[in-house]
Amino acid sequence: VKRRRLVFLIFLAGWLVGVVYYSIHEMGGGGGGGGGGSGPVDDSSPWPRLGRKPLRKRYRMRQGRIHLDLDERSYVTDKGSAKGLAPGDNAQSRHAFNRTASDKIRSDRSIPDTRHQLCKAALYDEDLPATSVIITFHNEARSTLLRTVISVLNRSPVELVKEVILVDDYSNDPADGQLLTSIPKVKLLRNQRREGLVRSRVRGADLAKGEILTFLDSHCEANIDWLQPLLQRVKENPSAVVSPVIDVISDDTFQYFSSSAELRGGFDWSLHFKWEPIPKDARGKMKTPIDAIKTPVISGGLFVVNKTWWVQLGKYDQMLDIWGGENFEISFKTWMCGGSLEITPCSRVGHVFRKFHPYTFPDGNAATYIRNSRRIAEVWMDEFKRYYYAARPGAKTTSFGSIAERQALRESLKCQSFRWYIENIYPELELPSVDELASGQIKQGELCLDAHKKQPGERPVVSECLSPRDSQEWTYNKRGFLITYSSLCLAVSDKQHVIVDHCSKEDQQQHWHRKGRAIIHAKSKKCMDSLNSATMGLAVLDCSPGTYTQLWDFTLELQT
Ligand code: LR7
Ligand code: MN
Repeated sequence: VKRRRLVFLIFLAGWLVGVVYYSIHEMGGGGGGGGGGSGPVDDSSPWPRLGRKPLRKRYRMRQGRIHLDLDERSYVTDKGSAKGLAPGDNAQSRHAFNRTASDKIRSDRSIPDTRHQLCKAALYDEDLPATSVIITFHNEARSTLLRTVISVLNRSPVELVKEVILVDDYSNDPADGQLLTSIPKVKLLRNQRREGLVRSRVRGADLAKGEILTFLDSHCEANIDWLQPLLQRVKENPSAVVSPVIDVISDDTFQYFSSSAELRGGFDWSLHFKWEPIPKDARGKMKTPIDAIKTPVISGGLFVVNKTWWVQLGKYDQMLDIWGGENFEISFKTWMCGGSLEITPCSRVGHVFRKFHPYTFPDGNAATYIRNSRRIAEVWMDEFKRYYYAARPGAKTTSFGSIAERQALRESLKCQSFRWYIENIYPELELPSVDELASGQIKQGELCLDAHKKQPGERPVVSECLSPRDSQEWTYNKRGFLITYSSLCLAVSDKQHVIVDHCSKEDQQQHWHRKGRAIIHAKSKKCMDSLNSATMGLAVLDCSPGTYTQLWDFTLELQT
């Protein structure tokens, strides 16, 4: 009996050791093979805590390597109709990168770990939320698309990637995406017509099961431990929209280069995105070189957002076509409606930066971008849209469809004004030195000066103020001209009526100055007056300071 008990005890002890060993490794991340540390990380780690409160239990997660049930070579080099390069076909023009070079590189190649040293010891919560990764593509080269997917699966802790949703935006060859569905976790949606990246991403996001959405372009390579820092931030702050540092994959050699982590996103008034140095002030406030970087805008392709917040923010404006503008929409509304935009320096993802668009724009490249960006300006930029129009005069006459639904969204979210955004989030953005002194509506009480016929000779009226309404938009410039939205100038007719006419520098009847709230016709020295506006429109009458019918206010004074 004694012996039996001893055997039983030895057995029990062995079992206990096994269970403890197993559970430590399970928590460490699971997934077969692959390197990376595992097991609980002890809190006496020699690394600084990096200004964060230590959390109860933290584990380093292990990367999960995937087994590819796909013959990579034949997928990439398939010589069928649309995939392999036909003789004489120019890889550079088809993809705007050197596809021959890309095709030679394996999907699981190793790339340099470009993170700051401190990132290698950074710790993340063990219970980070899982994400759905959404990748839309239109005629992407198979080798780059595959590398995007494989790098994501290989370099993420297995339990953190719920699924990879590919949205094929009507590529010529449906097999480009179809063949990838043999990879674990990969799901595919295919559009029945070309939608553009905005509606494609929305489709993908609608299907996503993960609590968190992660968007990537179709020619990326996720770097080591790219995902945890992003998820950590959105877990801590569910209204943050977070981007990685975007490393550069050469469009020629496909070499992987580190990008500076000292940059954030900015733009100019034509709504052209640009990278710019983090201002000194903001730098100074960072406690460590790997603190999250606040950014006024994100470049748009690579970001993580809590799905609930994404839905609350109205996803994307789905009337944005093909390419462009959606990054400003998500950026402006995130900040203005109570969230924040960040770049996490410890997350690195490579992207092939291209010099031109390799795909078609059914309505033309410039026209599409202008239409998209005009929608953003009209919905989000308030009186500052002036500057956008000054920088892109062509936009004034581009039709942009209804924005009522987006305006209602902004209304319902009780968002801040664009002025608030400029003053608090992007004070570095300089207001252009245009020769405009005032702009917007010209108001008299509740009424607005309106030239709705947009024709020379028309007599403007005062009518109910409506925004946005082109015919109520005016600018007053340093040369004394009062100009309509359709570029006609306010003038005075022989009969002293106020009219609009083709602008002419020589025409003395078109010069005005302002004194207090009066608008004075320079030649006659009389004041614009609405006294008889109901019957005969506006006229110039003798100035009588303080008379209500001679008081006019611009909604935006530009030189104060
Ligand atoms: O009709 C289309 N349908 C698509 O599905 C056109 C494009 N796409 C896909 C395309 O395959 C790619 O995966 O959409 C993605 C983006 O298109 P790109 O790679 O041609 O765009 P980009 O890298 O030149 O442009 C940047 O700005 C865009 C504005 O609409 C998007 O936000 C891109 O995602 C964005 N890319 C990045 O932010 C990566 C960093 C580049 C910078 C700066
Ligand atoms: Mn891209």
